[in-house]
Amino acid sequence: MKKLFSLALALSLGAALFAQEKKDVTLNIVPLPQHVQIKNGSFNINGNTKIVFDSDEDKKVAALFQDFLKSNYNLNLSLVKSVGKNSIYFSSKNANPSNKEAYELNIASDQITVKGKEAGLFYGMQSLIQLLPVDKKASIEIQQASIQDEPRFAYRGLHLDVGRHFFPVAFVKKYIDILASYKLNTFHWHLTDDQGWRIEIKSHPKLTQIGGYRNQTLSGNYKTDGDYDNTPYGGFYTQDQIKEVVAYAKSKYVTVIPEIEMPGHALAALSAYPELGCGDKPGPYTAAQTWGVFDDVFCAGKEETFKLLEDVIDEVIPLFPSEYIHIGGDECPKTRWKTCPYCQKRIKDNNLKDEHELQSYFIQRMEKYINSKGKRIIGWDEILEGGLAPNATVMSWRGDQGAIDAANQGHDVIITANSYGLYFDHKQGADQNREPLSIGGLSTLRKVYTADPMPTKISENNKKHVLGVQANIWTEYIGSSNKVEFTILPRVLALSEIAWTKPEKKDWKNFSEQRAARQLAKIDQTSTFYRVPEVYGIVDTTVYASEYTIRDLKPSVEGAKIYYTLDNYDPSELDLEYTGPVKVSVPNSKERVFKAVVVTASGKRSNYIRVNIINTKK
Ligand code: TNX
Repeated sequence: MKKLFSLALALSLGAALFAQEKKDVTLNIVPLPQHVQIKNGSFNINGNTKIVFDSDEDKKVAALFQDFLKSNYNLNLSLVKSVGKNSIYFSSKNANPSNKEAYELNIASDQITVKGKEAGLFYGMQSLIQLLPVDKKASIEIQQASIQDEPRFAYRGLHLDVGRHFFPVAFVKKYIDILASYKLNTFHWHLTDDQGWRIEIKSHPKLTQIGGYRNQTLSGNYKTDGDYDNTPYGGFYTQDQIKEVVAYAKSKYVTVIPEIEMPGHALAALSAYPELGCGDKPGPYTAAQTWGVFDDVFCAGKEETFKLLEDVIDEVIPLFPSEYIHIGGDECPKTRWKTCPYCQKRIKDNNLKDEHELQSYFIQRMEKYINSKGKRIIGWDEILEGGLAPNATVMSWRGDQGAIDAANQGHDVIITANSYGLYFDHKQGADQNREPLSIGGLSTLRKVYTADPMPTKISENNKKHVLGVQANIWTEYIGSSNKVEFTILPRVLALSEIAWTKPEKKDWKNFSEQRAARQLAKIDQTSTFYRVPEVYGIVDTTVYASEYTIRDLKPSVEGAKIYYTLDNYDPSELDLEYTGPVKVSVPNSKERVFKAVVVTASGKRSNYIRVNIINTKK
């Protein structure tokens, strides 16, 4: 009897556990919140639900939610000030006073409350948006739950290079929307490079009139193709457009950090003002038409160089409320400086050891100027060479060493290196034949997700100097906004999670197969492009067997279908649908290739994954 009783108990416990497991334990929010308690029941949003707010600031966020429901679910809810039943209440009252990005989201049977200050309230709303159903025609049932959330890192950034290719204001705003929807808070706008100067500077109009354009552009791959398109290319943002973007970003709680490159990556500027190159007869220069690193850089000996750059900074500062101005500092060859009488005189007059110290002089002098205007600088990790500017923040891109050195010297650091998969211009899959043209390298969704951007060699008490993490989108090989979207999605989802969520909470399977898959199903319904991740459950591999069963495949996008071939042709929706285990039988001394793809509701296809099955029996 006792035995029977304990068996029954075990069974019911098992059932309870099973039921719990079946529940949507993570609520499909990306990035994963720090604390989630799931409750029984749900809240139903219907035509009578009211959206409630307290302060005017709260109203802005409440109105964004109202707009979202209207444009996505065709539901027009009213915005009111008095709390009651059947309401969604946005409030900064009693919000976490210590962290403006923290929020609480409580979903009860008769009310949803979103509590947070400014960005925090906005992030609570973003989480709520993510909980809305994929099916836009279904009734809106939201699982009861309570969430307390705040970010791991204060700096969560995404960069965009508009120098190599130019992207219009409307797209830049869309880009900011994508960032903000995953709780990223910084847009690093790389505004100048060898191939184009993209920000209007009224005191030096030639920077954009001449430097904003190049005569032609390399087509194809820099290393293997090397032909040119014979077509002028260019564009720039007026200061009014810059203001418009900065104001838009502010409304989404995103800070815009402008980057003005110096002393290298300056060919476009030199094409406009050749007198700022090295030597007595500098130039002529043209904005670069191909990619890479160029020897012609700003002359560090001539006072006119600093005069122009200070004038530029004077116009840049009022446009950007950001605490930081990024001044580049990367990839500056010293070739010209070595033979330039002005640079050599500067070295001598200032008792500098060599051209590396001259680079340091350059950056430190600009830092001093920028500090005097109440702003701080960020530079790429080359600014460590020859002595770091005293108040500079380092953006570490060449592995960990820069980050370790800077943090251990007490400087703030932002991690962007591709050792963490943060070069989003790199390929998303290992096989170049299945990927669009890119710069090369590898940064898969999984690589981004599994990295922890906290270099272990930074001493414990200096870890606080790691402000956060950023992915860079260099656009040498990205000439269209569709391709930018493909480049950042879905990797931005992984970036957001490493930037926001505590590393011990990360779970690749839950992220990839459930939460990201849900968010991608939503993106699939929009006009935004994204890369469909490959099918989950198999990887490219070879097995030796006469019979092999492919099982447990999962689509990478919720609701998408999996199709396969067994004849080594590339599979598509015209082939067999995978609905359960597929037994592959291989005759003696033969090989069969199983290839599977994911095809989404909108018709987007993933790359295939293949399993070669070889029967070696004679
Ligand atoms: C290095 S990252 C660069 C860029 C290139 C990029 C290509 C950095 C500071 N400089 O100029 O676009 O590699 O991946």
